Parts: sequence; structure tokens; C-alpha cells
Amino acid sequence: MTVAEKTRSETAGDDFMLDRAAETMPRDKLRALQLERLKWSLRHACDNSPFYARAFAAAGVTADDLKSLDDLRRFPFTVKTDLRDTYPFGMFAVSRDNLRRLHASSGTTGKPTVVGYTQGDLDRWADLMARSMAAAGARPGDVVHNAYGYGLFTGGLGAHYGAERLGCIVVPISGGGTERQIMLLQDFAPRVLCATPSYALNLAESAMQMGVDPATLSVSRGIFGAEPWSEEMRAELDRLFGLKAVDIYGLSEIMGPGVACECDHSREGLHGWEDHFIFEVIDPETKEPLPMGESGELVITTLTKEALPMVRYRTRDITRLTDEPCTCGRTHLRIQRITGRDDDMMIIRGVNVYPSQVEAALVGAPGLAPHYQIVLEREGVMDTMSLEVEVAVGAAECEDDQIRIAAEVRHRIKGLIGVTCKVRALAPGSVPRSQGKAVRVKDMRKKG
Ligand code: DLL
Repeated sequence: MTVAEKTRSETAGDDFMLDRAAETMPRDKLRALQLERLKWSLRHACDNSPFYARAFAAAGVTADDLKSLDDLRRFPFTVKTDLRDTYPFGMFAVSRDNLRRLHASSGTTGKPTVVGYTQGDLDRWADLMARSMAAAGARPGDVVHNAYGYGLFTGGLGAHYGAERLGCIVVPISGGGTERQIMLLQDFAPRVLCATPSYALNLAESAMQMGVDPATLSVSRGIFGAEPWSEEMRAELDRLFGLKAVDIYGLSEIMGPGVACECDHSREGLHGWEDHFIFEVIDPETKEPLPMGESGELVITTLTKEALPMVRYRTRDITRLTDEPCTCGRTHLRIQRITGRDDDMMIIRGVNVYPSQVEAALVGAPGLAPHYQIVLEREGVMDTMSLEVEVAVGAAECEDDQIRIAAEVRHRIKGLIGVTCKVRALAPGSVPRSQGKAVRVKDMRKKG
């Protein structure tokens, strides 16, 4: 399929919504619904989860203290270590016979965090994921190539059941086996590609190596998430595949993918589904809620979760919210692109740097392929950052060219981010390729 044919087969301009009444609900009605559901959720948490009964008692609040949405700020936060401390099922608010599924996130150290779902939770997740995919431009009848990993990770099954709920035809390919994926992308002609952005990039590159121009593949929507990515990476994926790349967000502690998703109308921030969640942004230091529009840590409260209600869960994700109306007509507030996690933030000679800023400076730079790794080391008491970047195929003929490109990148990073770092420009194919969530940072600080 040529890019021109693809564009003609587009559904651009239609205003399909899966649940128009919910998605365009006037904000005062939305807030009234939130209050009603929040009262239920706090009561359910307190009555059925010994963890929350203790946490509320320690904070000196009861579910009855919530009279308005503003009262939520009187309730305690929940953090990831609460799940670890109560491993595996200690925070659940339903009995075992009501559970239908478990997922878990691997975590870098020790035990994973385990989350559980009732049948009702699974149904609502599929509904919200279907709503998200429709907002991103998927339509009933579309073939969906689902390259999110299947298993304990919520990406694969989350997108799978959402796509089925929307009425799509799912190709449950999972991650890996990249050459086979290219064959199936050609043969099954999907309209929608679901993957992490880094794996989508890997797919595009592998296609080119197999002599297939990814822009000639049939995919016209990419539903990409599960890791931080930049506008520059979006532009690169749009260009390589000739598609519209749309950002989707979620986390297993809250549900999985589909907590928020961009619409393909504006692609300016992700609609957070406020009929099922309350979103706050707090200052991570003072823990005080910040006014709309200010940047800080995203905190999410679930309104309808049965098995694992979450009260004021600190996501560690850094973003800001906007309630300005969106061109698509949806009334739910928008979460701006997640710039990173506060635990991913690096402090390099006093400058705060997120990996996504480095990505924004590298992707699209002349002579570079969009693959990189950040290496953190310690010199004395200072953290230092060096970059391993990759030259584009044909961009460097000799070592001198690689040295010149490295110097240009160093200059660019200094100009755009304000930090000095060492840069190694490596030959094409040297940086490890992603199969799922990309490992952007090699932290050598603890190793010596
Ligand atoms: O990554 C769920 C998911 C699957 C989302 C597929 C989107 C698509 P976890 O493995 O629990 O769940 O990881 C959650 O990943 O707190 C963020 O730090 C990060 N993350 C997820 N989506 C985005 C995104 C899934 N769109 C953690 N942008 C979250 C930036 C994201 N970071």
C-alpha cells in the first residue's frame, strides 16, 4: 500500500466515540459522579481492605469524612512500597473467590508488585481500553497488531481485550520475533499497531533491513506507550511508518493501559478517564496538591476498582494537567506527555535531567540513528553522564566522521540541556534494540 492510498483510506475528521455520553459529560455532572463514586470507593476500601482500615485510622480519617471532592486531600497517600510490604495479596479488598486475574510488575529489585482484578474490574478495563483505542483512532473491524508483551505485564492482555471489546480483529503477536512480525504486518495488513514506541522503532528498522519500507505497510495508527517518549520520537515514528502515533498511558497498580489516552484529533495531552479515576498533581517534596497546569507528580485515586482500590496512589510520574476544552469534544481533563519518573531524574553537575530530554535532543539530529543509551557513572562525589549514540547508516565513512558526529552531539546536548557529557558515536546496530520497555539508562554508579 502506498502512503497516498493509506491517507485516502483514513477516517480523519470523523468524531466516533465509544461512549459519547460518558466522554462528553459536562464537567459539573462529571464531578457529581466522581463524588458519588469516591464515597463508595473509600467506604469499600476501608471496610474490606485491612491495609486501608489501618491507613485511614492512622491518618485520623474515616470514609464518612468525605463530603466534597476537596476532602480527598485529607486522605493518606498510597505508595508502591505499600504493595511490596503487603506482598502478595495484602491490599486486596475482595475475597479470593471473587478474583479472576493477577498481574505483576517485575520491579528492579526483590519481589514484584502484584495486582488483582474481579470480573467487574476486567470488564471495566476492557471498556476503558476500548474507549482509549477508539479515541486514538481505532475502529470496529480494524485488524490490530498487538506487539505489547503478553504475560504478567498488563500491556499485552490489556490491549487485547480492549481491542476485542471495540470489535477489532486482534493479532496477539506479543513482543519479539521481529522478522516474523514484519511478515505478518505485510500479510495481515493491520490498520493499528500497538507497541512500546521503542519496539515500534525496532520494527521499522528491521523492516528496512528486510528491504520493506515501513511507510508502505498498512498501519495508519500507532497506539504507543508504557515508557516515556518524546515529541521528536513521535515525529520519527509518524514519518517512518506514515502513521499517526498516539500516546497511551497506564500503570498496573491503577489498572493497566487505558487510564488515559490521547485523541487523534489533537494529540495534545492524554484524556484521563475521570468517570473512573481522580487525577491530582502534587509537589513531590511538600506533597501539597498543585493548581491545574503546574508540573509535579501525578497522583491517582480509583473510583470503581473492586479488587484493589487505590487511594491517592503516588505514581512518581511527572506531568501537568489541563482542563481546557479539547477540539475532539471530550470533556475529561488531559494529562500532558509524561516527561519521566521522578526516580529516573538524573542530577548532572547540579542540572536536573530526564532521559526523555536527552531523547528529544538526539532523535532527528543530523547523522544520528534514533537509538541511544545513557551511561551514569560516579567521579568522586559527582554523577557524570555519558551518551552512547549511533551514527545513521552511511553517515560516517571513517573514525574521524564518528568523532566529528560525537563532538556535534556533545555541543547539541550542552546547548539544549545545559550539561557537559562525554559522547561515543558508535557504528550502526551497536546500541541494544528494545523488545518491550527500552532500557535507556545504564547505571554504573553502584558497580564500582
Ligand atoms: O506500562 C501499562 C501500559 C501498557 C501503558 C501499555 C501503556 C501501554 P507498568 O508496567 O505498571 O504498566 O508501568 C507503568 O510506565 O508509571 C510510567 O512510568 C510508565 N508509562 C506508562 N505509559 C507511559 C506513557 C504499563 N505513555 C509505568 N508515557 C508508569 C510515559 C509511561 N511513561
